[in-house]
Amino acid sequence: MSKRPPRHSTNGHASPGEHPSPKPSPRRGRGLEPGRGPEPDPLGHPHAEAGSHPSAGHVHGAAGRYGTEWGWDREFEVYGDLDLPSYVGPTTFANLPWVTDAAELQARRVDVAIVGAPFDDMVTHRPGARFGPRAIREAQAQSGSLNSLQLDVRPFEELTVVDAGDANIVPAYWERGHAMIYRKVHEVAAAGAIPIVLGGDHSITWPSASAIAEVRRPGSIGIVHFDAHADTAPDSFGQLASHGTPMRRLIESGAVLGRNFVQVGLRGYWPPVPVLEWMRVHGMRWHLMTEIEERGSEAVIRDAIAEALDGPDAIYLSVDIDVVDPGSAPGTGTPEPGGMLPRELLRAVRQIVGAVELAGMDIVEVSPPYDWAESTAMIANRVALEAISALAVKRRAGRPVRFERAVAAARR
Ligand SMILES: [Mn+2]
Repeated sequence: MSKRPPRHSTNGHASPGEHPSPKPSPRRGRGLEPGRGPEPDPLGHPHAEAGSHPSAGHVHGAAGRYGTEWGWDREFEVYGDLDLPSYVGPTTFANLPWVTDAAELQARRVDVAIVGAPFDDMVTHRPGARFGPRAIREAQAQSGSLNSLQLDVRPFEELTVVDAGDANIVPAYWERGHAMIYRKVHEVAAAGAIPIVLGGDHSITWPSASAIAEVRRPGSIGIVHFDAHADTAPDSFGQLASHGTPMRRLIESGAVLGRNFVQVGLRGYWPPVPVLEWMRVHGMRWHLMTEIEERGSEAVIRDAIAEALDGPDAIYLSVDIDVVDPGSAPGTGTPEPGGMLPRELLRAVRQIVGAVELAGMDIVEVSPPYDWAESTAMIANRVALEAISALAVKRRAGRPVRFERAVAAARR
């Protein structure tokens, strides 16, 4: 494979002896927004362009004895964090800058922020989804300026996207875990950015979507929920906050109206009749996997969008990776044969995000210990990338992406 030419690092002549810092530079990603020039370089490099590490460019190594003897002091290209291969350096989503501070998210006018929710205390079957966020971040071979062939757009050129880090999770303390996820998502959304939350088990949708509903207005968002399971149980073995119950909690609290809660891909042998009855009574709508088989995914998704937006003006997207057939996505907690193809799901995500105002999103139930060859984590990674690319197309067309009203409300 030939060397990819560096995109941003050609002008940043670094001082001799200067090395990349071990942490992602907060400078990365700046100036990727159109119409915004590079910011002044605190280190005084004449043309250290935005998007590159201050030390990116050509450097001469230290000229020690062996350096001279073997040519190790020659001039070599040095790459910025964003342009390095994805397996080099700290693990952030797509090598993007790691920006955990809410004030900084706001100052940078971040469009999309990845949020990790490494939490799986509430699973009822296979555990392991706590390792999901890290696996999803890692499951990507390309880095630097990505080019979506599907949508003909370079997402990171159009949008400011960062990795906002993980919620402050510790094990075996579920009340605290949900509280930390709620606060983190709230913080990101209140800064006007669209959170893409990487789970974690599906219980995290309760605090996550609650936070989004609150930043906008309870009852003002619809939810499109991809899953093999309805996740509307009253409780699981007595636990109200289980990963089998979040959708019921969201409807009970009024965060989302039942009639705007739309499920896609349900199949198998759950839920039982009384739970389906509760769903019906609350106006929920769902599209079984068999309907996708009969009508095709695109037609079903078109209906799901209309149902979720029957009143609301924005959509929260919740993607349980087990909506995909376990043949393609084995690394999950509660696999159910007979699911969607990865290409159907990715197309559906492009279709939805391209058509609606996206309020927030989560991708959950990736359990890396059960994964094979990273296939499940890769699908989850691409679900996020497809959503980001669809948002980039909107930005390019001059349509709104950020939720500016959140920022305005916070100022009042
Ligand atoms: Mn689920």
